Amino acid sequence: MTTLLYSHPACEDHIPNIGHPEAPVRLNAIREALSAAEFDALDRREAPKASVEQIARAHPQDYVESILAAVPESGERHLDGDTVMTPGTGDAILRGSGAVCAAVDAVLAGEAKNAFCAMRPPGHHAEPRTPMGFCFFNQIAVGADHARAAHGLRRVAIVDFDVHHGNGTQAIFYDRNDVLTISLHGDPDLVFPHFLGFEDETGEGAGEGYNLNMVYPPNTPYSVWSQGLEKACERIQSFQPDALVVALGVDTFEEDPISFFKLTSGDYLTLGQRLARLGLPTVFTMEGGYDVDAIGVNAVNVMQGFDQAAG
Ligand code: 7XA
Ligand code: ZN
Repeated sequence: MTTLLYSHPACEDHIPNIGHPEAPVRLNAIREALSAAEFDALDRREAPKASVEQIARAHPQDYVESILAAVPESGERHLDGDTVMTPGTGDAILRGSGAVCAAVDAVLAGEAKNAFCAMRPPGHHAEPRTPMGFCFFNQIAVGADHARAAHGLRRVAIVDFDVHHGNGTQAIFYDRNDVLTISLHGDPDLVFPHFLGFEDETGEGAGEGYNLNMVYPPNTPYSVWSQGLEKACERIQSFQPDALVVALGVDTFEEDPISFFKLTSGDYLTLGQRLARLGLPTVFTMEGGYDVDAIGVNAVNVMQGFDQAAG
């Protein structure tokens, strides 16, 4: 497999309360899946810390500073019922954004066709000024804005496959036409983040037509979900982006304990193959996925599928 892999042990030091589904074991499971002999030759890189300036392209600087200042020296700090900081959170979220920036640098330099940021906590719910849904900084948005600002790319596409709507990413780019945002997710009447992510949310101002939401009911199988994937790929092609950032949630898996879609492990291979056929420099970030017995194989299958089809 030729995927570049970015990760860092600091991601395991963000340790929400016992019983929290977004736990370090998720990342251990991905590492475990990647420890198989067939992945020995993988280019593994340590995720650097992002600078405040890099993160402040996607969030107001005072928000970035207030989040970092809120990291507790001991114990836990609950920013809401779901979103919990512990002493290791600051390092983990700086490296989460740093991983995506470094991955963007690498794929744009032609070091690989794709890179996978095996990091936690996730980021796609973090709005410009609001942490939520386990997320503090929106590293997907930080990466897309890094591609624009540091590399001068004209257009970047973001596609979010998590079962939960990428509300933060949508909010950050809602009035922009240089970053296309697409999210396939569960019905917002039924699943978090409630009442955000309906199909009539299409962007505003210059961004009108540059946000695409596709909403599916409980028990959606790949045969139906993949119709949305096709529509997403067609929209990405018509947008003619210079790069693609993928918010990869595998909580679409049939056995996921907090979700309700019905994708199988084999479907993730097919997803990766389809994305590779877009022929774009591609960076994957890790979003949700809570079946620890399957998160590793599911995430790795996307990368293997991508590599198979990218050739
Ligand atoms: O993609 N987002 C997640 O996987 C987190 C969902 C958070 C659900 C919290 C419900 N109280
Ligand atoms: Zn999710």
